[in-house]
Amino acid sequence: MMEKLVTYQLQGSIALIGLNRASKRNAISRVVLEQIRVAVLRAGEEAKVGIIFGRGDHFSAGLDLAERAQRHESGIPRPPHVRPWHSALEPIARGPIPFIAALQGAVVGGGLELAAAAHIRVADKSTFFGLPEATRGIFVGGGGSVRIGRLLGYARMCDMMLTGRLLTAQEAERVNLAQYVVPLGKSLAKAKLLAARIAENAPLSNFAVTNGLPRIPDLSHDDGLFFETLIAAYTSSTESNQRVRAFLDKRVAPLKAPRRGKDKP
Ligand code: 1HE
Repeated sequence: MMEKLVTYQLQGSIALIGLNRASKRNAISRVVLEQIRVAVLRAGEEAKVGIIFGRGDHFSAGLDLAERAQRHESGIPRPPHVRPWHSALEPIARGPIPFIAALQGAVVGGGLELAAAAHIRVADKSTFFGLPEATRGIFVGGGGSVRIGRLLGYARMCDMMLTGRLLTAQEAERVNLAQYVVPLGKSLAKAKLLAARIAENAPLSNFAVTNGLPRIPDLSHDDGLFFETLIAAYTSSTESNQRVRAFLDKRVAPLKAPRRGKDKP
């Protein structure tokens, strides 16, 4: 039987996917990747929102370097090795439901690539972010060149990769790597609050935000506007009308201006 290196739990409409390899700082081996992939697909079938978190003091130390060394040293010629990463992470980024990554400690290398596949990242004060690939003589391979570059911009990603610079949670928030920074040990609790809030949205709107919005920058201005028109029509359902009607009939509370420093959903 496969070791449970990734746990899966369904809490109401929220799927909790936990990296369960704290003794190796949640380093991501082939088996871990496969278990992430299976858990993510299952979440897409039965949950409205998914949360990915790491057990222990670190979210993830990235690629399993021991396995990488072993594979390399075995001398058997291998086809391109990053496909399993793409197969596991792409269904997070562009699957049917939104994902939140709840972070603490190291979020480095492939760990950061995993976090970047999620739609929202919540960091606690212990979280630090890094891309030490170049110091290990390798390159990103979990979609990081596509996703992290978009979050940060080339200049910052280039700096992190060339110099090995590590970012604190606060620095990461400033450069779009994290959307929330919470007190120590609170990232999972915060992710659950956010997930509960997101689960109340119309599923079609969530899908449009997670799958339509990120594709639009790949289009020309004109095609983007056309694509937006199609998505807007797609989300305009009976459910959307019921939600609009509920507001007009005062069956739901109006929006309230946020209080400074309070970002509670
Ligand atoms: C590992 C890994 C790993 C720890 N693969 N085994 N990633 C890195 O370059 C980060 C490497 N890791 C670290 O810098 C540190 O381990 C941490 C900062 C994450 C945590 O430090 P610490 O002091 O809590 O733990 P530790 O003592 O360094 O490690 C504990 C154990 O985890 C130890 O094994 P042990 O058998 O000696 O107990 C470590 O060997 C093991 N461990 N990290 C395998 N990454 C798709 S391409 C992506 C490319 C990348 O991800 S490159 C970045 C790789």
